[in-house]
Amino acid sequence: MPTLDPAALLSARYGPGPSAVLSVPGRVNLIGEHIDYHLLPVLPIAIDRRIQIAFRRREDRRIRAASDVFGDREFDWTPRLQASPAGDWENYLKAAAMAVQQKWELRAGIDVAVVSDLPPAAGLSSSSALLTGITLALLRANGVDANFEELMQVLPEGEYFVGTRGGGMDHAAVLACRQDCALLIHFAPVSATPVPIPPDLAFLVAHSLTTAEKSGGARAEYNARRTAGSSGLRQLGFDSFAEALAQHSVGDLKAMAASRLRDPEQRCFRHVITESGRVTRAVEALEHGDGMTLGSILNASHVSLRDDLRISNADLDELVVAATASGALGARLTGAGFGGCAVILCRANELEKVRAGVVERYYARRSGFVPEVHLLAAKPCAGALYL
Ligand code: NG1
Repeated sequence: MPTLDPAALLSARYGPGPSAVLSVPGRVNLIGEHIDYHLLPVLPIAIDRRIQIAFRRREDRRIRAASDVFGDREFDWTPRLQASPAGDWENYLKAAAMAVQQKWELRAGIDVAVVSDLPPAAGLSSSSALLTGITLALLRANGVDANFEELMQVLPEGEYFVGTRGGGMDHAAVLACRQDCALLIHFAPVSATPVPIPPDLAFLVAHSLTTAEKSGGARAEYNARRTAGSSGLRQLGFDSFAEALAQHSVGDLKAMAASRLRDPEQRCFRHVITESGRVTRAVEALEHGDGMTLGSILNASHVSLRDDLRISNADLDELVVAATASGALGARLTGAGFGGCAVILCRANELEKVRAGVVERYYARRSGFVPEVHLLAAKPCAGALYL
């Protein structure tokens, strides 16, 4: 999909002059869904769709931002910024400004132009890519070369400004993924380990054509899953999921939950502990080049997200069925859920067959399908720090 040149947009809006450009990819989570905010490891890939940002330092504290799609915004970078109306992209600019302020004392604002070929509200992390990109632009314009650990201290919390109580997976992935690898991310303490993807495996990201607008309606549902998991954990007397899993087998924890928790705590707790085990087994499957096992782990994750966490919908379920019926090794909803995308695993030499099957079984019955937006080959690519 052709996109504008961000430097050209910057000059067109704010006049000619030197600029720097940075690029932040989207991400697809392979496995480890709704567990990052419980500080359990997850395994995403960065994908070859990105937000590109051209920026230039200003001598005052104004932040001016132009977007080819969302319109232009500007405000003064004051210590306490008021949120804009929910859903306005200015909140991501303000979230970045607030995030930076938590750790660094910077003086200079920026002019910035943003272009993107990353579909929004699709579970591909366009919002975190935007937050991360603006944060990097503010830092770099002020001469700060922050490392991964420093950025991870401020970015996930920065996102709270936009109203989501999310975890750090998206920021870690869009920063630190490596070419042709998934990224095993730990949160306590934060670390990122590349896990090579065997060359005979490939991924598709398929949009269900139902939208997960996380800064809008699905937010309360998302936050409720987090609260139910944490509350189940507390009722069983643990301080963290890592502690629970270190002391007991998944089977024992399931039995404890069955006898001592009610729903939704019981279901959400069960999803978290079983999903954590699936992340470990998925890493082993990748290390052994075992696509069949990885596929069955993805399928099991979808069942857990559908039945225990209850964040799927009828379209995502049908999409997953269409993928497996088309020869995929496995498939699951990916991201926050309540719409958005599924990630589909297949043999690299069967990618086109699976793609055609999904079009026939799923998209042919629906309107609004745009192949280059809704059905992407997700080639694992490098994050913003390694591009
Ligand atoms: P997406 O799919 O980008 O909305 C959200 C959270 C992640 C994680 C997933 C579910 C944010 C920024 N992202 O991702 O941290 O919790 O849901 O696994 O809150």
